[in-house]
Amino acid sequence: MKLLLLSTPVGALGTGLGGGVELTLLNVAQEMIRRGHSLKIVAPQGSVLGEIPIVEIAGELQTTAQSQGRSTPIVMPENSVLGNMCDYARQVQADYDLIFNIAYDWLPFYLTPFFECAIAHFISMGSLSDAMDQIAGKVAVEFPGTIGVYTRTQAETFPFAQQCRILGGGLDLSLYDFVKEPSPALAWLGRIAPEKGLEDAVAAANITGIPLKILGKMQDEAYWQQICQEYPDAPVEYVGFFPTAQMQQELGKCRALLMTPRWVEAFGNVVIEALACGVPVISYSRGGPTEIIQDGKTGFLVEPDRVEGLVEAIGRLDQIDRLACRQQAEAEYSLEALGDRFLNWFQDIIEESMNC
Ligand code: HBI
Repeated sequence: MKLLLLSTPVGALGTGLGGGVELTLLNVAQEMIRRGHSLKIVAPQGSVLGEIPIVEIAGELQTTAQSQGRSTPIVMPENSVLGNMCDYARQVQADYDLIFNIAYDWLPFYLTPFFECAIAHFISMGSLSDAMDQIAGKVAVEFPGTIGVYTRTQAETFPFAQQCRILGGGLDLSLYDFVKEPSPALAWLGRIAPEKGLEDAVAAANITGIPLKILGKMQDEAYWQQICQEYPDAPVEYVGFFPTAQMQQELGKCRALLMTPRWVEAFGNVVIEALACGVPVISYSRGGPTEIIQDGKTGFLVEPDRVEGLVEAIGRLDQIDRLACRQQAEAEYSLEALGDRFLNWFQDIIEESMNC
């Protein structure tokens, strides 16, 4: 199969601005190549993703969808990198069997009927805007089976939930080392931005006095400064944004990962990264983590937005067997399992497009 992957237009791959979807893109791409398929990624200038071949496209980045309001009009900047990416795909589409779009943006959906080549759209977040819901809903009707999502809870945020193919996530587990004996520290991992609710994890560290290691892309500096002012004495440390090898080394040493999403986290790649290291996850019971964490066995699901719930769950961590966490990652989130799910989806779309 010859695949053309359209990346997220909000930042170059490797900068961390693309969040969890970068990891999904890398894992799917690596797995397709391992199985003998050929593929190329179209992404903003400066993108790097392992050894995967990338066509770098110049132009103005798109604004992140989660920073917009539900009724914010679609904005296309002058010399839009997204527009340029779509135009490149149009020009080369005859060389490919399928285009795999992971941009959470209006344009690739709107252009779907303008393309000869079939397009598989992977939606990487929950519903964020009326315009996106409308255009993706149109594709869901006109091109049945071409919308993929991470989880059922994420699909439920869209009017076209029943038309979504649930694909889940997956990791190259060989990159993650199981750690049997942790340090007392807790971890928080993700883009540092309001929708991730970091302040609650800091509040829990403040109450328990247990050190909290914060890892991830410093996306919203003002937000971070505000948390530091609110909790000046909390035992927290912003460790930085690292490639997987270093990140998992820091994460694996921790006693547990705290997940404090304010929004419907579509999946939570960080959850399966923690499990892969044997790190139990304490998460607000909202979004993707509710479909991953086995409550009481590989972590705890607590009532959303209640810091006391986090604190109470931290007190119960001794109940968790860290090996069970690693074993869940191996059973459900291996690269092979992920590759099977995506490949079956791609093949179904290609067959469907042949019939019409
Ligand atoms: N916003 N407009 C837009 N387009 C994207 O592809 C996008 C985004 N915000 C966040 C994002 N992608 C990824 O960080 C998440 O899908 C993981």
